[in-house]
Amino acid sequence: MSPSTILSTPRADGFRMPAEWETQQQVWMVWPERPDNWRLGGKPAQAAFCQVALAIAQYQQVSIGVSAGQYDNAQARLSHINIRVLEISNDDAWMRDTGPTFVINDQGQTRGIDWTFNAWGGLHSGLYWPWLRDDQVARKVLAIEHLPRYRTEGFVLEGGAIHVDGEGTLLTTAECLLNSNRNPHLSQNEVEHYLREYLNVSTIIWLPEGLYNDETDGHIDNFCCFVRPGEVVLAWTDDADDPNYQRCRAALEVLTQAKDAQGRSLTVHKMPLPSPIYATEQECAGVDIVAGSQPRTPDIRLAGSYINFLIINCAIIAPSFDDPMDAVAKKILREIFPDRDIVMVPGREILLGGGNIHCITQQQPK
Ligand code: KQY
Repeated sequence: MSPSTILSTPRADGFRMPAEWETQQQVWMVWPERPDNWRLGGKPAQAAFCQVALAIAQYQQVSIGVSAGQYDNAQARLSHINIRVLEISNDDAWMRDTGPTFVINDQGQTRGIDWTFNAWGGLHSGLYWPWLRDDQVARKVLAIEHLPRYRTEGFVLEGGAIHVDGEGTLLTTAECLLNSNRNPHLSQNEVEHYLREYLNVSTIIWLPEGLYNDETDGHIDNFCCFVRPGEVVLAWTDDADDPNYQRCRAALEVLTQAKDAQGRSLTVHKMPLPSPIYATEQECAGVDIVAGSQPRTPDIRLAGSYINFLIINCAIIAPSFDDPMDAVAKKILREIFPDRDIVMVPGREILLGGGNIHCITQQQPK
């Protein structure tokens, strides 16, 4: 069954995107297998995704989409009462970006936004081609859930490019959302119009850039996020030789000047970056080389960040990098989220594919 597609907008219908800390029904994921993105046919990544899914399943339900060819394998490895394995064709495994952005109303109804997806930049600078199956994922998720769908045909956006506080404020980066490889036909005002109409926000805070070398063109979800109304956590380095040094300061400048939709100034928590991370020769050798796909070589600094965590009902699922800074990150998260368990899951294999835990998950509100 296909979901009904609504021609109005969430704002017109009284729906809004909730904050990630609002109560969730389940988390969606996709099983990784793309050999020109994940080394060794995706086997180490599959193990890493299992760790993430099983960590979430300790607290709440997980639904994971998987290709027909990997269905038995995924089901065997994810045998847990709280995990549902569903056949969903895909081009890769970034549910944050290919899944729907869920919106809710005050009557407890849920709908989904199916943004146009162009593989982070389209034919000009996207990360692979074709991406049609990925662009169908949100529609399929909404059909499975029998939820009405909004479709922004021709307006490109990925879920990792936005964070909201659920009270009218949206955080994003100009590097990504104003990039000429996303919506070159739209001005900043026109992009803001889409954000206001579909997410029902009134205040948009634009950070100039995201993290250095983030292959998504600086997704906010790897750099800065809301942790509660009026508070954000920002990736940070004090190393003046790190290319992130200026990026962090430029973001802090904007955040300290900003007022949110409720008129509050923001409290900014700083989250140190892990030491610079590079793929090894051996790791890169395991990735298929395909023209038009993102190259994987050991000289490319990976965009490792502890900010790429997921908030779920009673816990935070955060990446670790086998770095002394892991313990510092965990302590900061514990202080910021005293009422949630802090669960760290190894993030290196996911980072090798270009993102981390937040990028591979999409929460569905209750
Ligand atoms: O950061 C994300 N939301 C997705 C990362 C995609 C990387 C694709 N190789």
